[in-house]
Amino acid sequence: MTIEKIELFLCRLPLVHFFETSFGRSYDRTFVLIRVQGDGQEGWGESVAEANPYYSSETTETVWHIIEGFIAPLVIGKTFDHPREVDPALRRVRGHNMAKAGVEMAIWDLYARLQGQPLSQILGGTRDRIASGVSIGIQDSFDQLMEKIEKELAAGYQRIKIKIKPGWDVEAVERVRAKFGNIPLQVDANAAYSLDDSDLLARLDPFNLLLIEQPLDYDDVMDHAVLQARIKTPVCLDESIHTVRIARDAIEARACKIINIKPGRVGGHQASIELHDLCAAHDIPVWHGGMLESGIGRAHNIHLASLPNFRLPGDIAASKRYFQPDLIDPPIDIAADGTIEVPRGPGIGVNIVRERVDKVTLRHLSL
Ligand code: OSB
Ligand code: MG
Repeated sequence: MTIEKIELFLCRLPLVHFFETSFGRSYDRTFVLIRVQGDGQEGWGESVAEANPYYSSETTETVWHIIEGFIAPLVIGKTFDHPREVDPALRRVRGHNMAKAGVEMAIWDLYARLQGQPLSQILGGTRDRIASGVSIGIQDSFDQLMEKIEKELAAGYQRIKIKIKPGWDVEAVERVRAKFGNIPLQVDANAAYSLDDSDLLARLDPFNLLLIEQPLDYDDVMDHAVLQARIKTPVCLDESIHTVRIARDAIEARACKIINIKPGRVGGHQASIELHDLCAAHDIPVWHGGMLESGIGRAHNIHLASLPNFRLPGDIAASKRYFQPDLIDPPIDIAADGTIEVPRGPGIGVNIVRERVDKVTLRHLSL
């Protein structure tokens, strides 16, 4: 296929409920959508960079700048036999994985549509439904947290993840266990702690958590290895795993027992497949993270999460937890058993409502 055109859409959608992590509270989600065109077909991607550089160093504005100035010229007018060739073609650009992923994933969608096959099949997926969990942000009170958990369990979600930060950690977990018993539960610190907090984090050991996600700094692997030796809860890395190579080092160093895959963080579907395969070879389970994506990014995630080593429920939930309405129709929904069907149509297999995209677009660029 030959890539003829790339379009960028800077979009903003209000969140149904604010989302608070250890780095702050957001009320809306700003993101860049990418539309590619080639061989008479289109493909869509979503870059997961946020308006601010708090989760990662990338922002919607750096994504725009890097795609417009550096990625688009490496792609437009180029012919690819298979979308796996896109990632190596972008190698000259160091970092900026979220910018790369937005374009790369759009090209995977384009290719799958041209083949008339669901993206999951092209990626090597092996299941037709994925297990769904929820990520619940820090709330104003423990009562509010309990209410949210109760609601999500009633909706059927297979696992609960709560965000933690200093002052909202051991007591929160203790209260959840006291009220809900031994539900599948994990915590995400978004790098809010240091090795000096080892004793505090060890106090989570008795609560039988599935994992603790990214307790220490985003660029840190070695301290996680030290921490993992001190605590029983399995450490899962999110922010730290920018590349397949860092994952290899982290596994070697025993810095984690589980890895969270977000294609935006590692540069797209090809890097995600390589990371998935590396983990499978080392018997490290993976699960699919989320970045408060619209239905377009979420659809990509569902297809990727259909690969076999995604062994734990992902942060891939129904559209209505985030956006009402979503940019796709019908929205993504979960079944009573807490699973989501992998779309069966060509490409990402969801219906993008163009009028809604246009309505929430703050800026548009055609390249
Ligand atoms: O650390 O997993 C994270 C959202 C934005 C940035 C980082 C993270 C998250 C989530 C939400 O936890 C996951 C989701 O439901 O999309
Ligand atoms: Mg995380």
